[in-house]
Amino acid sequence: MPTVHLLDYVAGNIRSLVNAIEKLGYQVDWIRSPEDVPKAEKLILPGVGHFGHCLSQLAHANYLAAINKHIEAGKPFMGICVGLQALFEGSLEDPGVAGLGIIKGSLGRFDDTAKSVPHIGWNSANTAGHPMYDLRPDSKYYYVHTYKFPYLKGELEAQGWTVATGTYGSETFVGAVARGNVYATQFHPEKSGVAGLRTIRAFLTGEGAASLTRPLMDGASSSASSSADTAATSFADGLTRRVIACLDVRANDQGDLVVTKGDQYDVREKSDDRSVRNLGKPVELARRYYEDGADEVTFLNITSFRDCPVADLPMLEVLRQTSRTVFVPLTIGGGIRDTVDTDGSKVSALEIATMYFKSGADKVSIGSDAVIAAEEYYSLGRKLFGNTAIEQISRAYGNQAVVVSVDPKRVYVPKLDATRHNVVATRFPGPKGEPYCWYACTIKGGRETRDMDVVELAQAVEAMGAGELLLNCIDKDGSNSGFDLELIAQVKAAVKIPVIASSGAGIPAHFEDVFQQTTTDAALGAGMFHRGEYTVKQVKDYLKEKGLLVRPFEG
Ligand code: 1PR
Repeated sequence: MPTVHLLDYVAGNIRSLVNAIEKLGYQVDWIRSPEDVPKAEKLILPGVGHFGHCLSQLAHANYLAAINKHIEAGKPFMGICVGLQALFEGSLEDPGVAGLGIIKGSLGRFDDTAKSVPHIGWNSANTAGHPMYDLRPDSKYYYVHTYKFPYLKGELEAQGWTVATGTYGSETFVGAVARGNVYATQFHPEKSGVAGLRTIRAFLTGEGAASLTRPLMDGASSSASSSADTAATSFADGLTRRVIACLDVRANDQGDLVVTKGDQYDVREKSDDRSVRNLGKPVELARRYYEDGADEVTFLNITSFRDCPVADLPMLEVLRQTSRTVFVPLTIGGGIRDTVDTDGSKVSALEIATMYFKSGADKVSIGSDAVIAAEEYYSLGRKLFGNTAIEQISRAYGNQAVVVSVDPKRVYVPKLDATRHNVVATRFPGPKGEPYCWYACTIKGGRETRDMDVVELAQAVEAMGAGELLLNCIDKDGSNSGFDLELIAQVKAAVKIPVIASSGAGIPAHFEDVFQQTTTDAALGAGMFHRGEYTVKQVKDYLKEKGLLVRPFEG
């Protein structure tokens, strides 16, 4: 089997990249010291998290000179995400840290005045017709980043680079660059489904590098062939509406791991035996949703597995197996908190998250522990000490790797000033006709309600470094009556980080409603997919029909 070398210096989900490479028929060998770099023919530099963290790790371990030598020798090199950013001279993220300086220029931050940051989701890599590592104009690629190199027509082309761009809001940024033996993507090809596997293949076979010298692809504008005009011609916002499939997983009474689904978090059948609803097997369902075009898959482990050593948690194996066949982002939630293992030893939330990342997760989702941390944050006068699970995990793996899952439920009030909490005037009054409500946060799967509203929680966890919110709603869960648009609008107005709307989806039109009537960044469905009422593809086809931008289906 042909071999590709991966540089093993970085935290994060490297397993998916290995899985993608192996799926393409190549074998991965690891570079674990700078002395090993010369033995690599093809070298991949993956990267997640902070620019400064990655670059200083590379510098301390003396990798930078070895990487430069590899590139100067004309051997194939691919950088991914921070691996692309590393090619530049520096980044606003960590101004004191130098990059490789192979590309002139420094990265800036996305403007968050009118859009969510980080930029998370599926966007274009538009080459304006220039052949480039099999990137295709209609395909979408999975990005997750806060810093970017702004695209200025002709700037990188003048340095000899071929450029692919994405546009987020009104900002057009560099999505990929290629020159000679070097290829780098801001997006994660290993998480970009069929389109991502295609571009990795083009790197591995050498076809991609060869393609750079070919003439413009059919249909590309001829003006794009002039040297100062070699990049994107379309600068319209290319970020698609993300549709996520969610699997609540737990052990049933027979001890089998099943996908289940509750109504207002009650996952037991209404029949006399009250058995746990069994809607299928986690790995199989995840694969089906991926093949149906789900943009992400989320697993929520809703059993505590108290008698199981942490290292044997069944969800670790579910992730290992899923990440072999599912090449879109995987999130895992449930039980991400400091824990005492069965042998009495302490295991930190960060250690548990690390196990999940090593098993193929891209993000971890924190529920109950986030509420407790937020309560402490306010009781200590909004001060942070770096010791919460959110802070520790986002410091090690980047904000984008930390989702906070919120389980709120409505509390109705008769007047605006009847509570200290953030209220909304609701179109759906309470049982006594109350015209206002606030959303109380709960913990332990909705079993315990806390004196904290959803706005307070969202703002506290954003300050701690959470990268995204998974916004459930207990009142709506399993109801098939549509998302709670009032809740989503309230939270969206309170934070800059992306929000995933969840709970209540029953028909494709509910997805249209939430995307048209709120500024949500993504929407998640569970029961409607598990019960086979609609497929993810049907939802996305419907959204497309309604004029909303979705990632095209690529079988
Ligand atoms: O507190 O960090 O251990 O995390 C526990 C996680 O498990 C939280 O994310 C919490 O939301 C979840 N959870 C706990 N108990 C339940 C339960 O159902 N009994 N599931 C549960 C929550 C909600 C959804 C669901 C949507 C969409 N599930 O994510 O998938 O409501 O459903 P629908 O489209 O069918 O309406 P911690």
